[in-house]
Amino acid sequence: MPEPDVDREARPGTGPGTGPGSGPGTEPPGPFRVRPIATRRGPDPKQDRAARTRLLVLTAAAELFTARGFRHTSVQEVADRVGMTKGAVYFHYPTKEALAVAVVEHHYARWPLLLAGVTAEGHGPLETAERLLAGAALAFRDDVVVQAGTRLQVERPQIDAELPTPYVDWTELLAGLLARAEALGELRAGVRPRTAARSLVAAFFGTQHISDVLHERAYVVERWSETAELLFRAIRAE
Ligand code: LUB
Repeated sequence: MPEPDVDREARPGTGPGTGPGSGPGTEPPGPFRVRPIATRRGPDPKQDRAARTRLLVLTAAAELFTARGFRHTSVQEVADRVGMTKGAVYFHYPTKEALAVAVVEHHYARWPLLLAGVTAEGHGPLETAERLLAGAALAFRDDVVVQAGTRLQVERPQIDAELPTPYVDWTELLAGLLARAEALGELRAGVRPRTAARSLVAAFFGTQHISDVLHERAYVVERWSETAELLFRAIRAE
């Protein structure tokens, strides 16, 4: 029996039956709809240079936000790190808040790429969910933009800017996959897709946070695989 309760944050047009795992070749519409990241737009060297400079500044900001947090990072330090003037940084990002928003949006823009890669492997919905989170754990260990976006989302109260709502997109994505798994009989009886999705997101967030505090996420991949093994054994049908 499909699961009734819906997250209050749930977004229209996402959730069960619309995400990946709903049969080969269907474009995963779903979550992580962030503003498109400005990338190359045709052979315009000036545009390309600007896009490269923005990425350079954003990566430097991500390194400082990850190490020191939003409040203890200044735009001057970002400028010094990339060898630019503060004015040149402000040309691309008018405020430190705009830099933080851009970093968080780049954090979320990582996931559709991961999703497309794992979906292309053509696994079943439960296997897709497991591999997505394993891929995310690697990104949390190795990708400074993912790390910075996570810290900034925790520091939301200190950032006077509109940041994407955290956690809800991963919950939507996993709930869609687990609903497909339920329809295919891959879920243990009594496991509710949305409840299991919330539990996976909470467990992943907690695992990466503890690993960050204790070891700067050096062992987050190993820690997550332990937790995942336990959780997916509880979720998967015998
Ligand atoms: C994920 C973080 C850190 C959820 O979705 C998010 O917003 C997340 C940043 O806020 O963990 C776990 C998959």
